[in-house]
Amino acid sequence: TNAPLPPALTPEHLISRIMEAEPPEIYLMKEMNRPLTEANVMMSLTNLADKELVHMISWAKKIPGFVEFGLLEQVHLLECCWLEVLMMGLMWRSVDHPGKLIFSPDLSLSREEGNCVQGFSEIFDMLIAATSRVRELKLQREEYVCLKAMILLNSNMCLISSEGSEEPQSRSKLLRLLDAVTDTLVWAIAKSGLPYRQQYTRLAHLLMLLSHVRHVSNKGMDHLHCMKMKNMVPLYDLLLEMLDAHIMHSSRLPPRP
Ligand code: AOE
Repeated sequence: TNAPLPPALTPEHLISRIMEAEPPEIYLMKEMNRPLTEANVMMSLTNLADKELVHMISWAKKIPGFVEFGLLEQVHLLECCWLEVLMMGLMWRSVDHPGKLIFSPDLSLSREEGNCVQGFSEIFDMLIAATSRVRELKLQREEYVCLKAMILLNSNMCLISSEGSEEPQSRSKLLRLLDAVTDTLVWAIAKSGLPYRQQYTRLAHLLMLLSHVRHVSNKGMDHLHCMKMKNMVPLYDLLLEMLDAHIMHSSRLPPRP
């Protein structure tokens, strides 16, 4: 485990690869002045997520080492984290707009506007609170891209058991990659020139942010599942299938006490 990293996994190299992998800004180009009805808002959001997911797949494939996993493993990682990754991006875009969520440059919703969708306001408030935390931490772009890569690589970690039937090399590859991204995050934090003690408390704060992101994502997933039941979300068949896969994986976990 202490063997020197291949040059491709040094922080300097990894950060440039991860930065280059960033997806583009997505515009909705929706007709203006549409009333913010539940159906309109959900349709716009689904449309947006749909476009973002296509870019997310390209993003993941540009994370060094990702394409070297088996296809099933790749699919599973994305299935587990797609909403967390979307939410992290949303928080990043919204960081300079307190009280608002910038879904896209042409679709931002204030807290009050969030009331138009049933069950939305709870998740909205959690997203706004998490975004305030990001603002408070003055998250830097390099730290942000590392955290997103960590979400992807860590999403599986407690779902695939270490003694499980999945190939053990795949898991050790994943762990090595995650360690390399951790080194990159540590390197990014060190660039701030903070005293050492504050560097590792910052690392802790950034990683603790991810537990909130996972929490909000689980809430959002429940919400989406409800909306699907009500036939509110015009999901494409494939996406619907993928969403079901997500719920299937979560229900594989032992029931909560
Ligand atoms: C957050 C960030 C963002 O950029 C867009 C959206 C749009 C919708 C929002 C969500 C969000 C925040 C939480 C909300 C949610 C609507 C209700 C919820 C407000 O409370 C998300 C719209 C999602 C549309 C469903 C698409 C189904 C995709 C299934 C994907 C899948 O399982 N796989 C395997 C695909 C992985 C590809 C990368």
